[in-house]
Amino acid sequence: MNRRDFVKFGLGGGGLAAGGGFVLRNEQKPSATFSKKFGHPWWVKEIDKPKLAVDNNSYTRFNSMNNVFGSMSKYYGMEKLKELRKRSREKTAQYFREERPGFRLEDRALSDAAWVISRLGGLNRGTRAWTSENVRTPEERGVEKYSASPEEVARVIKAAARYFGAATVGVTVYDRRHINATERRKNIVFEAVDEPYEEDEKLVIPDKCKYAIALTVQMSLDNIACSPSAISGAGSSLGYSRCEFLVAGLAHFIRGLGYVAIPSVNDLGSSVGIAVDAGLGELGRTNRLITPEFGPMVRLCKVITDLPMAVDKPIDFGLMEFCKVCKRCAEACPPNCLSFDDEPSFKIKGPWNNPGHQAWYEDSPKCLAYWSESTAGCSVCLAVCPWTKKDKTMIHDIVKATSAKIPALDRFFTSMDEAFGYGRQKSVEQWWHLDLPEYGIDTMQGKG
Ligand code: B12
Repeated sequence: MNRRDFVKFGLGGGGLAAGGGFVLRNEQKPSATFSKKFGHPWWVKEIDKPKLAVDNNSYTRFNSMNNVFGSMSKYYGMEKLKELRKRSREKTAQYFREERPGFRLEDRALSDAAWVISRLGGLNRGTRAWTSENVRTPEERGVEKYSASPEEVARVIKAAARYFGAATVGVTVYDRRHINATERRKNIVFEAVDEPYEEDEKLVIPDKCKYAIALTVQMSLDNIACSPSAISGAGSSLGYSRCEFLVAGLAHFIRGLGYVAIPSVNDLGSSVGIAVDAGLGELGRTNRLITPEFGPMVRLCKVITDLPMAVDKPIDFGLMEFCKVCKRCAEACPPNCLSFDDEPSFKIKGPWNNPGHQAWYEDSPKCLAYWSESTAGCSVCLAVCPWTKKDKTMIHDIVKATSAKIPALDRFFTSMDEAFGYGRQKSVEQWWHLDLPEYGIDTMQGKG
């Protein structure tokens, strides 16, 4: 059965959908994936609490030194790590000699270059500085600081976020437990102060900065689908550079309105936990965010602020039920580091995970070790996810909508997705011949 037949047989006539007691009537068919301004597609439900639970007795702030970047030598063993890195350097040289597609000079140079803007920032540094001197404040302009209804403020912030490159944006009063306890060996503390500041021992977030603006930027599927290679590495790196630009611009804008803004990419705390609470997606088997619009093909960042805004609710689009039966990411993961458990649980895999929140926890040191093995990182778990789609035909929206409403069909959709060859590694040779849109992404995808 080819794709066209599948559509005709299964969904084109509303057959499957109707069979499940759910009819896709013409007037219900969305003309755009984003059904309301800054909102989600019509088949996404808002809920009061995220689907995956938090155990209030054990969930606390994470020590960032425990993630694999901070403790890889401890988790993996110093000697083994040295050996791994040596082998990685040798392989890199060998791939240059072989002129292996995806690992040649042009591929590596592209990947490095895509990082360049990201390198302008770091925790409270450069583009991510917590305060800036060159902002024209309302005071300097001789006007009051910006004020509007919470809904109006949220709309203005979301418009600005999109303008600076966000694919989706949500607002939450963040759970302080999502903020790391330490960063760069300094304690992160909350104090009743007007401005954020940093001293030798601590990084201080003002108590009044209660809001987090959770942001996604799209990554190029044409790049990520070439994983593992330097071409897919460039997909991640460019995502980081675009996050940098986005949080720097949005933070500057908020300061221009007269408020505090703390721009953050990977630093400061869990972008995923914050994004789930702000309703940008659900946590998937990848132990990462999956969005209804772009699947897992997004990088995350956030801005913390005292600007009061209307907040968003967490969402349910049937992802958890889908991930329970799918397991494609776990099957495809080259170092086998993802969970095959049917159900998400509180059982962590090691000290690199933060206990107390329900998840499909992964074996992170295996993942990071494979980045050296491949010599160019890895994004295979994102590329193979059935929610990762570039196809603009209506079929994918209909399948997603049906999956959101009828979990019984999830297994069927997963096997169809595989049968049609989605998620297979794309040819790195082809990438340099593509007629790519800006940033390699289709910025109008999902917007009708
Ligand atoms: C360190 C890190 C890693 C480590 C692993 C994490 C670790 N335990 O050491 C390594 C280097 C291996 C890694 C790998 C990858 N990562 Co990573 N990683 C991070 C980073 C910088 C910190 C995460 C962390 O501190 N984890 C330690 C503890 C908290 O982990 P945990 O308890 O298992 O919790 C995880 C989730 O459950 C969730 N989470 C944490 N707390 C809570 C609380 C609640 C209530 C909920 C619902 C979820 C949640 O976030 C954690 C993600 O690791 C984040 C950026 C950020 N600040 O969030 C990016 C980040 C999570 N990674 C990301 C990505 C994409 C990847 C990769 C695909 C690599 C790539 N090509 O980009 C792989 C995927 C591996 C996999 N599927 O397992 C993206 C995820 C985007 C998304 N769609 O969600 C992030 C957000 C970076 C970004 N700017 O976009 N990563």
